[in-house]
Amino acid sequence: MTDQTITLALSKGRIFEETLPLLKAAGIEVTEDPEKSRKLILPTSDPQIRVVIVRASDVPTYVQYGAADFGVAGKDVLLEHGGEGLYQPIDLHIAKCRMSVAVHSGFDYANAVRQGARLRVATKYVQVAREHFAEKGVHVDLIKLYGSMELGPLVGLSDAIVDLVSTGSTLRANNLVEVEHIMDISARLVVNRAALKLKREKLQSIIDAFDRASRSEK
Ligand code: PRT
Ligand code: MG
Repeated sequence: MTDQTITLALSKGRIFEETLPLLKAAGIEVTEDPEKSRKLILPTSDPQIRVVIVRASDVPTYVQYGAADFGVAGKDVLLEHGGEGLYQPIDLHIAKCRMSVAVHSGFDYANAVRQGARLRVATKYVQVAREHFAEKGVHVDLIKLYGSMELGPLVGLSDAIVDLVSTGSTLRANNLVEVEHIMDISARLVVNRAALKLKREKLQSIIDAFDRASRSEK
């Protein structure tokens, strides 16, 4: 590894799958499949570029500390992280979904809000949820969860959830309904600020290729 080695942080699953065509457009091919390999560092067709596989919510942290030069992370993840130390140059228009408030189909959300009730909201996205309800002037008790938010209203943990929705089938399967659309979400390319200066030439050419390819995703 020379000091001009470039490290890209990706998470397995949809982010990895949907970033592959962008890498391809930049002339980079990942030569091992993270679903089959146990390796956490994957080589690419370019000996100067490697991919590290991390948890989706850890991508900004690796990039912030310069352990990865750049990475791909959902806007949801970046909002919770705060974006410190990150240069966030482009919306890649991949891994799209929306962040929404959902409740059990039998729960009268509009009425609860109108009456100024104190809502119990379970979510992984505490920052976004806090800001959203504060803006609306709705009092909430936030319950931090790390997964399966959909279960919250079904077992009486919470009145509502703030979660990501794409097809809506997870909500439907659990008898939940979307009552508010908070924001649209897509994945962003984030770059370490120092790396952008030190490895500008190589990084910029990859960023430009991602940018061009992602515009056609729109
Ligand atoms: O799974 P893990 O806990 O490791 O981490 P993660 O869930 O953060 O990672 P991953 O790979 O599932 O998601 C990575 C990124 O993809 C997220 O940060 C989002 O920006 C984006 N994304 C796009 C989604 C979805 N669509 C999505 N549908 N992330 C999660 N979901 C989940 C959602 O939370 C819900 O449980 O899918 C379910 C709803 O899907 P539908 O199609 O039934 O509506
Ligand atoms: Mg997931």
